[in-house]
Amino acid sequence: MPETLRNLIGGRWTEPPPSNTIESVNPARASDVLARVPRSSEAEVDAAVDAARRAFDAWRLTPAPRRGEVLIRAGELLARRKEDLGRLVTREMGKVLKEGLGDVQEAIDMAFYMAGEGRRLSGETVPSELPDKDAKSVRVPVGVCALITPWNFPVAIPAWKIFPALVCGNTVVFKPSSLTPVCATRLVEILVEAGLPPGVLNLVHGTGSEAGGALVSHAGIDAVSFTGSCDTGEGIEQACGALHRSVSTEMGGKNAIVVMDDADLDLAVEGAIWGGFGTSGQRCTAAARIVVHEKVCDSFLEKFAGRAKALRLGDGLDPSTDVGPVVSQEQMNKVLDYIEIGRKEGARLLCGGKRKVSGSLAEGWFIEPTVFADVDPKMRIAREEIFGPVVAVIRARDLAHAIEIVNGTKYGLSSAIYTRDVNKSAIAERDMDTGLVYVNASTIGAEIQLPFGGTKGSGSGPREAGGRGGALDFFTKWKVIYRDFSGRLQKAQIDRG
Ligand code: UN1
Repeated sequence: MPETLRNLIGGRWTEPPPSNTIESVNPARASDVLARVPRSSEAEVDAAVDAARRAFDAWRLTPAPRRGEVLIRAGELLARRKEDLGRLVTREMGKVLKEGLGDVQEAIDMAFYMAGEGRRLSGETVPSELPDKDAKSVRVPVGVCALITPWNFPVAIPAWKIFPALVCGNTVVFKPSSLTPVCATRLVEILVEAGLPPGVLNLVHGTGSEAGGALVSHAGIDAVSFTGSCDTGEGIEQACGALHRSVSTEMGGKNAIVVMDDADLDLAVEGAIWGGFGTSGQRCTAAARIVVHEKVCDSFLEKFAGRAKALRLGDGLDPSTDVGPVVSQEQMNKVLDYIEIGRKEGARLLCGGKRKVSGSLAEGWFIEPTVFADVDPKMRIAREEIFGPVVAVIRARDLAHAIEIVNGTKYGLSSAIYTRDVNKSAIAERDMDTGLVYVNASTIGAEIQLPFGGTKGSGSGPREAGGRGGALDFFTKWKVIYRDFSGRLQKAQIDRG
């Protein structure tokens, strides 16, 4: 019997009207329904924003180290429940169990890292140009934050947003993907158990177009952080721009691995397999393009297609599975359409290309790992984000040509180069126009203590995660305080005469 999920508003778990629900379904087995989920409307969004607004003052005035302690307890609970949560991630969105566990680990890392920010959150103290006056900048919370998250990292990405938002003193309305509401609910339950006061974190389930749309344009929201598709993200950027509301978007990529003629080819093949087919290609950081030096392209293709063909498709909970399903039937159809587009554009299909329905796979959304060779950078399969297990291999004449191809899409999230030549590596590091650059590693594997995000169409606003220029810059605003204790009128620049 699937459970019925509830919204969390002002510390109370509220039942949706039974007629207005959607289902969360296991993508490996469509008959396995995990939950019925509220399909919230404007009324629930209103109530949640209102609750967050009322909780804001008390939370903002709670010392930041105390706010951090809630995250420490949440991190401990996540660690204790890692195995169960990892399995839930796999069951609800399909990635293989090892990756499901990695998803949870990323949230644990973020909890402990951001908890530490409770004792830092530093600004600057600088000398004043006047006597008996001091000057400092402090970080203050932004207010009520709307956090809208995707299904591909159903625990990690909510944690990337919720944890820094909370430690900075904001209150939150969280709208997770309607495809992964159970994972979102378990995460919120953990934060409640960790001691978060009522109203500080509110959970509203529902669709992007209804609950998400109402939230983004709600008058009581101060900032919106969104991860998801370009179309939705661009709409959110426009809505927030019109409302003078700060916004951070993380919207995907068409990431490329460059393989030079001096590369360790076996290592590059491994990186391409992991980057291209890990999470069934459903990462914003997935290696959707492999740009290979023409001298080694044929041998690369032979090894790469050989490895791709040998990958075992299946339920991610089965330890022998290499690649799980894609998340939904809709996603599967979109990916299959792109494969058809690639064929029509004249790319050479080396392996895969079909849905797999044999035996126990018939009930799920499985697509064979697919490799296209002879891809022209102008083809749609080389430019548009597919978000599935489809990799386009493109030939390059030399490093300059390879970098031109890497930079030739509207995206700029992640890129990688395999080479043993330090000079080539340095040039690629400098010239590949992406937010993340990997050397002798795949396009995925970002760590939480550094900013995460991309250039161009991959997103806008301050980056996610840690480090300078990361999430704290989004979830706080600067306040500068000048204190004059001279007891007389001082006028800064004018006093210089
Ligand atoms: C995403 O691709 O949506 O680097 C996030 C990685 C992960 C995060 C990816 N740590 O692939």
